[in-house]
Amino acid sequence: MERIYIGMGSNLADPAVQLRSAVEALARLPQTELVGVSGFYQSDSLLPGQPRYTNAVAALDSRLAPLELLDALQAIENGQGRQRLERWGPRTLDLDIVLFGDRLIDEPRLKVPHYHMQERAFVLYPLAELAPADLRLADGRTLAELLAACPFVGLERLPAA
Ligand code: ROI
Repeated sequence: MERIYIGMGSNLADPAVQLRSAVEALARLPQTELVGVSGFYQSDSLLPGQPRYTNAVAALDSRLAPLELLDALQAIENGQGRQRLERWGPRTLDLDIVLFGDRLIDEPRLKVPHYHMQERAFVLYPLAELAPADLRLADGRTLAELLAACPFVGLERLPAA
């Protein structure tokens, strides 16, 4: 069993509904237990001209291998109507493996820890609701250190629905 953190994001077709439905799909994954879900956070897109995003993080315990989990996540994205029209385009659902135990994964389809998570408030703050502050990334930095370097700016935590 490994503890896995999944970053979730949506900026189309009622994002909060998309995230709740993704959580239900994660809870149904084989050989996997849904351990927790953070609150939902809204923020502007990092790319101009897109609708605002809603983001959250889910914690899983799973026996799936990383690429098996990636396939399952992509099936959930596609099942919720994700269309891959442009690389950084708006999306109904984005599911990213942020951390997979303490593994470093560098494969063409999958890089873990997720690139850029260190500087993205919409990943770090929801992650901090679920993970211990002394959680250490492969580069030796703790979650607490990353949070200290990443101000809570432009994030809005939504009231629980
Ligand atoms: N911006 C926010 N706020 N949240 C995201 O999940 C997100 N994802 C992306 C880009 C377009 C980079 N911007 C984002 O892929």
